[in-house]
Amino acid sequence: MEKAFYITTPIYYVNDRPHIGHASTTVWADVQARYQRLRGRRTFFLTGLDEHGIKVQQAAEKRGLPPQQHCDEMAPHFLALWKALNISQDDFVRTTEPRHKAVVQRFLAELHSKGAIYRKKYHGWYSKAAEQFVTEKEKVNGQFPAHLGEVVELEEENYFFRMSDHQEWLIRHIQEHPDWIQPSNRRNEILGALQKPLEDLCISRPKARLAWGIPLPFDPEYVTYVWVDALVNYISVPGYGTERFASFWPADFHLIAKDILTTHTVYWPTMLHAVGIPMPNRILAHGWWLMEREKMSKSLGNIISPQDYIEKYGADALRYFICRELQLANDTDFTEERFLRRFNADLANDLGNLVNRSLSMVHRYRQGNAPGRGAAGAVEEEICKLAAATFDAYHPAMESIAYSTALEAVWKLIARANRYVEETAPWKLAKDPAAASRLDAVLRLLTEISAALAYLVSPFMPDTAAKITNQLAIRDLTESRLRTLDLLSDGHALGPPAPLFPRQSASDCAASRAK
Ligand code: ME8
Repeated sequence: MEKAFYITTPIYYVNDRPHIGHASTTVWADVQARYQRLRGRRTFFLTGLDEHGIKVQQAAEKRGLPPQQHCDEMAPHFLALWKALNISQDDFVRTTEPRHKAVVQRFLAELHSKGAIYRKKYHGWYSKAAEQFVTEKEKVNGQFPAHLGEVVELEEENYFFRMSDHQEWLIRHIQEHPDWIQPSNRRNEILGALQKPLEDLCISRPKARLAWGIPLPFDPEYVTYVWVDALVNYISVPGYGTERFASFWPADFHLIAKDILTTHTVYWPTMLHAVGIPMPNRILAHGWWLMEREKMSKSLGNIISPQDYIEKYGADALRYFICRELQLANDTDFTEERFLRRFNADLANDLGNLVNRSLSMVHRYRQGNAPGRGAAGAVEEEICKLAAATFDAYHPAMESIAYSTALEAVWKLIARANRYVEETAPWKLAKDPAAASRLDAVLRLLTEISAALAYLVSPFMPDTAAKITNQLAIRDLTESRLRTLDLLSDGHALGPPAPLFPRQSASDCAASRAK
């Protein structure tokens, strides 16, 4: 079987409801999955939930619920949001599922049998908030940084993974595969961190201290450290240890944000390497959404609710904004003002207006039938070339998840087409019987451009693409004919026109702060 194009998101903690940050990585992955399907590739898009560990246990305690019940009550919030956002995941993993637990235990047993795990007594500092052991080296001006929360002294025996054995190999792998960690500022950050000796990784928690986890297969008095448990989801779902695994792995993209870079580019690859599993192809870490220059996060309580935006502006508008504005290498401020600017300028004025007036004119002047090519000339030729160039710029940008680059190329074509409408003024041509053939040429080109746009925006805005194809009464978007603006046949009957994005006013604010 053809190996699937395999893309993942982080599996999110169920200590609270999803916010715009979670929605964003999931939308980015969804756009890629939809794009790959559009290209005809077998695609596997995985997302899910990270349900073990201290954070989830504490969230459950706070609600006075057993942890499993807490997880069972949180999962539907994520699934409902993915549905509202038109997320097309092929599978949804919860780490409390037996299919996942079995692979975590198998993976740990393999690490153990290869001698990659040992037991030792640890005495030192432990951050409850970060759920990790910390060292004196992390102190700044004699204090542990605030994000570590309360740091307590701890003495306990634990199991450790010999991560340090793989340091040389990891550095070499990063150097030999320049695109493995993207973007390059994150790659450099990891290479910089690897100049210091890598410590071994504590992979267990004594059950007496934390019961909510997967028992170690070789010592049931301990549960698995939540990060080891969570990372294994990427191989547990595609069936590590079974025949079908080879038709999924390696993952083509692990999509994450920069907060979980080290776990994905150091812990995960070294563990895979120790077991002898091939590396994922690319790990791409985007920047953060900020609110007033602070990271948006559940613990800071400054979160944007995606639901509010979906209800008010529609899922497609939010998907578009996330892909157009969230940056790969830097952080970005999320403001409703910025959102509305994009909505009104790009969606209502540019795309919506172009498609709506183009198709309305075909109805008004040609009874809703796509005219023949008529008297097409140099301008039409220039626009056809631009359309082909748009596809040529779009594909490589999409393949490398450079969404704002892909969208910029598409919007250049939209801007040119809108200018073309003004230049040719079809409403004037319609008044002149001698210009009938010229009007045919203009209306046909605009109809063809609308079809090309349906294709180009479809991974980003699936509902909008469907609205356009309905209005065009076309089903099949065959790329080779769209690229040359040559999809329709003369006389093709269109469906009824309808506006895509009604303009919005900046009146009431959809952004809601968490209570
Ligand atoms: O870290 N801007 O889960 P998590 C952009 N369970 N993206 C953001 C964001 C922001 N302000 N805040 C969160 C975990 N995200 C682990 C992952 S994976 C094996 C285990 C997104 O619920 C972004 O994708 O804290 C980030 O990496 C992720 O949510 C962290 O989600």
